[in-house]
Amino acid sequence: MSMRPQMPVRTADRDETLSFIRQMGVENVSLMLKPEELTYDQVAAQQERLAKFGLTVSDAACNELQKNKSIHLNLPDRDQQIDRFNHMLRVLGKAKIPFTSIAWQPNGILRTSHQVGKHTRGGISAFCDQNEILARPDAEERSYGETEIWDNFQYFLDRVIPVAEETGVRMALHPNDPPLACMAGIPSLIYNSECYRKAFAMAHGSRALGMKLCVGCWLEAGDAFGDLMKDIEEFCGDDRILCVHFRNVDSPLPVFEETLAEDGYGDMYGIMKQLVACGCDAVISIDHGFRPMEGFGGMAGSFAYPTGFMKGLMWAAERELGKR
Ligand SMILES: [Mn+2]
Repeated sequence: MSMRPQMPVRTADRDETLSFIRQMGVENVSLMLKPEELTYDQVAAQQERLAKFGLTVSDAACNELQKNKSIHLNLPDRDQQIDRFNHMLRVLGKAKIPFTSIAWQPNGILRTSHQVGKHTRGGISAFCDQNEILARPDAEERSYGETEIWDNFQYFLDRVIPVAEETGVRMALHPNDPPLACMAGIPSLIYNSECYRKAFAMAHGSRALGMKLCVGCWLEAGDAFGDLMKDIEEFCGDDRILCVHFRNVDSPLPVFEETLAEDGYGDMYGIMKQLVACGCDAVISIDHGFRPMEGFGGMAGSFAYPTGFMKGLMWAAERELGKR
């Protein structure tokens, strides 16, 4: 099976957006749910609506549970939040949605500016300056220790893996973005491929824990993240890659600008060929696009060109490797 191009959708997306996505030849969508939408009836209704447009929900997530400060930092309501997470797994399991997303970054993706860049031709892209991020004060009332963060992750795994196993819903863990070891007083969980190996070992052999292989994050950290080609082979062989984020940047840290695939320093065709050669069957998406222009096309509009370019590279790689 080949990789499946995917785009994100929200329940509020209009019919025209869904038709537009399908017309791009994309069949898989990642359903972004609000907390109040986490019921089986609402999820099933969304699946039914999307199916009318020829779209399949490949995965679904709720941002509030995907990046949950109480779980990550062991705040007083952590157990209630884990219960909510498990409830989500049960809802998605009943709807036969194969995976959800997690990212151990309580304060989300950190960037230092959004502006026109060297490679954006007037578009607004995201920029990151490591020195500016590392100079930020603690985001919380105190700083945290690395062991604490990993202990919190283990606590979470111990309580959700049995439910994930029972419901058949896997979890795709995204790296911390940018992949720096500690930001604003909070150590990162995943900032290189060794962290992934540690995380998988903590799942005690369960396949419930998988990864979002964010090419963008690997490229942001350069060699400090790991050997991307070898990591693709290893994690693909270990059946861990549930989703690939196909994104490029103009250079590794300390400063980078998010670019179109063809404009960055990463060899995106080489990376695509490696994914195809290793038999990766994950969903694949561009992950970030330029900021949508006011009143023009929305997120699907800004994702359309890079998604098409990605599909073109996939088509060519499959042809070249005799898989198409
Ligand atoms: Mn990503």
